[in-house]
Amino acid sequence: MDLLSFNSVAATSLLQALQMSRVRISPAYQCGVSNLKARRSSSPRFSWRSPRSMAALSSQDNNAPVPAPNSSHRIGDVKRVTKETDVCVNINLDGSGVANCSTGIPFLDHMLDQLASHGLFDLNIKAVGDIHIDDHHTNEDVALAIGTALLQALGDRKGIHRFGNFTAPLDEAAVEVVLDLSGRPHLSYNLDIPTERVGTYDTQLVEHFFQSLVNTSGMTLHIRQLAGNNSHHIIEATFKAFARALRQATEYDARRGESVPSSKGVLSRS
Ligand SMILES: [Mn+2]
Repeated sequence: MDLLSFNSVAATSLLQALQMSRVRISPAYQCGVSNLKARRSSSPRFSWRSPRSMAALSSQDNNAPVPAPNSSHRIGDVKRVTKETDVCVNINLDGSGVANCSTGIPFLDHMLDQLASHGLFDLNIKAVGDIHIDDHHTNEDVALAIGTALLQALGDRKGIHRFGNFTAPLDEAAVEVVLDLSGRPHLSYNLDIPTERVGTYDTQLVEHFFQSLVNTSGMTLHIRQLAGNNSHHIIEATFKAFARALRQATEYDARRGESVPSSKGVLSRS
């Protein structure tokens, strides 16, 4: 078995494990359906849809990313349906920062806009969830779907930088994010958010968001607060730093060509 097919098998195994653990595959259907309660007796559903182009692939400025070796579209397109939520995520890693995010959780939408804007990803997210209970399931399932979409968009991870590191200030707050698209899920997190809520958003959900994203994407992620005492600033600095670090890690390394950035020759959880 050559490396390419091994990568495909490893990625497929990982995806099957993820799908079996939470959901099963079935055809996609219209997202954002309002009668969520009517589906509570049905089984959860999950699918990937065919990648489709979303927006101009890259800007022309001096910081424009190195073009993909095969100019293939690095797009993740995920629909995830359970009795609790109905989530659609479409991400283009080679986008221009276009965000269209509607989760029913206003502060989370604001943070997802940061992810797109500072990561230069095109990000379309629609979620309908049981927010009449609280934001927990919707926050979690949006993050799980983003992680799965990242996994899909990254494919065999050939030619990427793999590592990212960025420290973002926001006034008195400063947060450092270090990440590795290693295929191995790990989160270290030490944010000290002083209030229980920002707007209506429960600040406990920040850690749960990143843990969920890490679990499905297979990412090693360290989030370290260096300074800050305003909850909104601390969380927003975190998402900005995460976006910039993820942008670094996903962009192509012109010197690497099409090789996998690992001495093992593969990047997977196995
Ligand atoms: Mn803000």
